[in-house]
Amino acid sequence: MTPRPATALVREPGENFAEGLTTADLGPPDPRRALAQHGGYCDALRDAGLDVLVLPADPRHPDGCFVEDTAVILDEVAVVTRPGDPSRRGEEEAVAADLARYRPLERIRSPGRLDGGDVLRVGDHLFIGRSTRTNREGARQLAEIVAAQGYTSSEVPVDAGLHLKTGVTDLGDGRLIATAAVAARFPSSEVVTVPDEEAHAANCLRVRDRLLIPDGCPRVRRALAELGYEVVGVEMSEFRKMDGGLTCLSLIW
Ligand code: CIR
Repeated sequence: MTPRPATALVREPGENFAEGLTTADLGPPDPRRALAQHGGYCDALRDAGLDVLVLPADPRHPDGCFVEDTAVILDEVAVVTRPGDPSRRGEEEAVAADLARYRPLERIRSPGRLDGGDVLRVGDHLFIGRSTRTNREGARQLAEIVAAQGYTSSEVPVDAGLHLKTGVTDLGDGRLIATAAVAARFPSSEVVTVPDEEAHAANCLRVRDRLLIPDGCPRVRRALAELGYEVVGVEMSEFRKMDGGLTCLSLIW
C-alpha cells in the first residue's frame, strides 16, 4: 500500500519570477505577491499535515518554483527529469541533491525531454503526456524506469494547455478532475468535469484528507464539497499568469 505522504519540497519564486516562460495572456505577475501566495501555499501544505522543505529561489531560473517539472517521485525511486525547455535545464540539480537523501535516483537522459507536469500517477499506473515539453524518448525512458518498479504506463497526447496536468489531476480514490476536452481522453475513469470559465481548477492538489483548489472557482468548489471533499482554496493568481497551477509548486512524497 502507498504510504501517506509526509513531505513536500518547494522552491520560492524569486525577484525575476516575471522573466519566466508563459503562454498565458493575463499580464505580468507581481513577484512580491507571488512570494506571499507561495507562503500561503506552503501553509496549506503544512495545515494538511506535511513537513515542507523550502529551497531558496535561484536567480538563474525564474521558473524554478515550478519544482514539479524536475522530478517524478515514486515510493521506490525518484526520477530526475530533463526539463523540456532548455531555459529550465539545471533547475533539477538542487532538487536532485535533496531527493538523494530520500530515494535512489534515476535520470531522464538526452535526447529525452520530460516535465513532471506531464506525469499523472493514478495508483500503480502513470499516464505520460506527450506535449511540447515531453518527447517520445523522454516518455519511453520514464516508462522503462517505472516498469522496473512494477508500474504500468501509457502515453496521452497533450493538445491543449502546457502539460497533461494542466487539464487533468487525480482527486484520489481513482477519481479525476479535468476539462471537458481532456476528460474525453479518460473514457474509463470517473471524471469531475470543470466548466470552461473555471478551467484552471482542473489542476487540483490532493494532500492527505484535503483537496487544494485554486481560489475563485465557486462552481468547482461547490461540486467538490457536495462530493464530500474537504476543500481548501489557495490564491494562485500570480502563478497562473506564468502557466502554473497547484501541483506545479511542489514535489510530495
Ligand atoms: C513553464 O512554462 O515552464 C512555467 N512557466 C510553468 C510551469 C508549470 N509547471 C507545471 O505545470 N508543472
